[in-house]
Amino acid sequence: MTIDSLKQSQLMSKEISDLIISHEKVAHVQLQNPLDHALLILIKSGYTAIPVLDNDFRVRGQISKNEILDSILGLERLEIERLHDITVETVMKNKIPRLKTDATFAKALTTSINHPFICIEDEKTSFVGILTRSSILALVNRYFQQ
Ligand code: 2BA
Repeated sequence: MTIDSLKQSQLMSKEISDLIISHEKVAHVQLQNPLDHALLILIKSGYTAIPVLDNDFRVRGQISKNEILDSILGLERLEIERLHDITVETVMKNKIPRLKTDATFAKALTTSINHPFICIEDEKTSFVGILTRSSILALVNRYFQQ
């Protein structure tokens, strides 16, 4: 095995734990929040999409500005007055990527191709934080610059 291929296999088998953005720093909403609250959090945080958690701090999905606006799109206008009557749960995306804290970097890299962020759970499926595409790319970049 060459030094390059050894370094590559070390990178790919590395655990992702060092790259996780901890849950305290992650903007999120809860299932029963109304859409006006979710939109406020999305606009204030500046993110396009954020995780949705339940009361037990488990990840149940993610919600984006686009899903919110699409849900209040009437025939001729955005029906803003409906924002308070619809809950996050009814419009969020349920099928989202998730990984455990001990997942390998290789798995995270593959998952990040189609997803800007990945939710990370512990062994009891509680929410730990997120892994962003930018932190994954930053590590790949460091590897190629070395
Ligand atoms: P987006 O919101 O679409 O953001 C795309 C990229 O734009 C981010 O990539 C980041 O580089 C930059 N960006 C956007 N808003 C920012 C802000 N308020 N402060 C700093 N940089 C910002 P990534 O960092 O790779 O994040 C990928 C996706 O992960 C984001 O997509 C967002 O959906 C989610 N995300 C990242 N950090 C988050 C956090 N602290 N809380 C909730 N969601 C987060």
